[in-house]
Amino acid sequence: MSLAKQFAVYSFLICIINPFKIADRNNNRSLDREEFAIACKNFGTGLDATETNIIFDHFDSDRSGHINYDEYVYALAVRINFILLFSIFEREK
Ligand SMILES: [Ca+2]
Repeated sequence: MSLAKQFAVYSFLICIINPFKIADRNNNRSLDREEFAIACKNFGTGLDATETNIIFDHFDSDRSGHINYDEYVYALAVRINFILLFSIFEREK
């Protein structure tokens, strides 16, 4: 992988990690429903409470009541189609 591609992937991952750290207000490396709702509001998503809860339940794949970092990354990766992103990089070769 070229340096430019490594930088692009690194930048992409930082874009995922930073919002999680900001949302994790008590720094326990997971988001509860309240933290998630506050983050959605603060990030200006425009989601109402019902929509926020639906998305929280989607992210909380093990139904623990908390979104851990693995669940967060996995849900986002699926959402933006991580495979498509890398296929674009491969086409640039
Ligand atoms: Ca937390």
